[in-house]
Amino acid sequence: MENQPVQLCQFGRGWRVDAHWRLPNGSPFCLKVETFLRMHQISYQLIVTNDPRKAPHSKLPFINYQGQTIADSQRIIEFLWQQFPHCKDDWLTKNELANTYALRMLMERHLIGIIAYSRFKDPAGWAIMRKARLKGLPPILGQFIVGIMQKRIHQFLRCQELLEISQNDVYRQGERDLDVLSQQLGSTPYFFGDKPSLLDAVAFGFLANLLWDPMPTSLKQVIRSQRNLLDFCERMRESYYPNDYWRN
Ligand SMILES: N[C@@H](CCC(=O)N[C@@H](CS)C(=O)NCC(=O)O)C(=O)O
Repeated sequence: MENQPVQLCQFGRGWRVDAHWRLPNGSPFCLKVETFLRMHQISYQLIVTNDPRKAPHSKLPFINYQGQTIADSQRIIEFLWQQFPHCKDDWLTKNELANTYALRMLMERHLIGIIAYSRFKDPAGWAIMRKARLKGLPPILGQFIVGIMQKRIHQFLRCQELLEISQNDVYRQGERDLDVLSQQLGSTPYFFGDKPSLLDAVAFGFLANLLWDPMPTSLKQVIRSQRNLLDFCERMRESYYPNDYWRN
């Protein structure tokens, strides 16, 4: 029991990673947790489930470890900190820990809305997302399930006040988030210098999704033009996923 790997239950690579999804996971939260596990060399086993309705909070990821099931990426990380204390960011200053919290909130509470918009509301993104989501589902039932999914995400977007403004304004909000991240990253390899921390795993989950998913948004160009963000994504990809990406 003691040496059992952590079971990480999340979306599979396969259904989203085709020629147009050049990243290991189309969910920023799943990619965050998997990157954290790899960053700290915690042994894990991937359990693929493409149906979040079966997850404890109807969302992915969740983990099973030593008879316990933990949902929500941040609760998972905090649980793993207890199990593997060497993974804690206790080398960060109080100020850096406060910045970690603030920037994590920026991504997990705000930037996530922009990503959801690009996939479920922007007509160009929705055409791609719809096709990806329908893959493997029976035709009529599939359209029904995907329609419900889109409605649910639109409710979330309404709560984020993203449905009342123009598409340009939505992406402008995303650009502002990216600008903050670029300023904070500065010219160091990771957010807090030469050593990666939780914030790097979170940022990679979000930035890699914006940069390497197939949605044709202006935000890709913004990341490419903020050279430090692009270099960061490539550095993280080379360090933690040298063999899990589709390449051109
Ligand atoms: N607070 C959760 C959010 C997880 C989340 O929103 N997961 C999304 C994927 S990015 C999900 O499973 N959504 C349900 C769906 O796609 O039907 C966490 O940090 O893990």
